[in-house]
Amino acid sequence: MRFDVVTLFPEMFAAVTASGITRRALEQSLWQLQTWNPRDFTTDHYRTIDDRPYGGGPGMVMLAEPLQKTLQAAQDAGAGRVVYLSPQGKKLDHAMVMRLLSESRLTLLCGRYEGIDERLLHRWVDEEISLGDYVLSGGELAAMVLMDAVVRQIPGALGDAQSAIEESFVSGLLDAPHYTRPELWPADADGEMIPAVLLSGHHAQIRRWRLKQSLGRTWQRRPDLIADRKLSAEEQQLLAEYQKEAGVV
Ligand code: 9D3
Repeated sequence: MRFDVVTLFPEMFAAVTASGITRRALEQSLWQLQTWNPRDFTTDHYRTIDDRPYGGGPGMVMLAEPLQKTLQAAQDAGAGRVVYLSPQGKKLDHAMVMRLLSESRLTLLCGRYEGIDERLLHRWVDEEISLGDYVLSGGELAAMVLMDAVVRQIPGALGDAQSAIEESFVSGLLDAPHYTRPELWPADADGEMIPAVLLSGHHAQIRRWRLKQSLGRTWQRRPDLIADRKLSAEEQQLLAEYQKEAGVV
C-alpha cells in the first residue's frame, strides 16, 4: 500500500510514521508514504496558497493552481485515485476501510482554511470522505485516521498476538470488558473484584460471559448495531440473560 498525501503540514505525519503498529509496518515495507507540499509548487515570492472567497464571507480558500501542480506532480510519479478528506464526504466505516485497502495506491488531499476552490475538486477528486459530524481544523488528522485504519488491515501489519485478538473479535459488536492484575483493585475495603468467571479456567464459560457482555453493552450503548445484525439463537439467549440480570427488561 502506498499513500501520497497532499498537505501544508507534512510534519504532522510523524504521528503515523514514528510510533506504534504503523511505524513497524512501515519498517517492514508493508506500506509507503510520500508527502507533497503545495507551498513547494507556488511561484510567487510569498508562496501564496490561499485567497479570499468570491462572494465574501469569513476565512480563506485554498487556490486551485498550486494544488493542481502538486497533484500533477504526484500523478506523474504514479499516484493513485484521489480521496479528499472533507466534512462534506461520506462517513468512514469498516467497509470503506476494506475497499480502500484493495487499492494499491491512494492520493489523500488535505484541506485547510474554509476549503478548496470547487473547480479543483471537480477535476481531481474521485471520492470525498469525512470522519463524522464535528469540526476539525483540517484534513490531516482525518487522513492519518484513514491510514491507520487501512494499514492495520494489511496482512502482517499486526503482531501474532494482536492478530489473534482481531480474529476472535465478535464482528459488529462492542468489546467485552478487559481486566488485568491485581484481582482486587483498589486494595482496600471498597475495592472491586474482577468477575469470578475469569478466574475459573473454564474456557467455554469465559467465552459465553464475554459474548454476553459484548451483546449487552452493544444493546445498551449502540442499539443501531444490534438492529443491523442478525443474532443467533445463542446470542438471543445471552442477550435476554443480560437484560434480565441488568433488570432493564
Ligand atoms: C468552521 C468552519 N466551517 C464553516 C461552516 C466549515 C469547515 C471548513 C473546514 C469545517 C471544517 C473544516 C476542516 N475539516 C476538515 O478538513 C475535515 C473534517 C472535519 O472537519 N470533520 C470531519 N471529518 C473531516 S475530514 C476533513
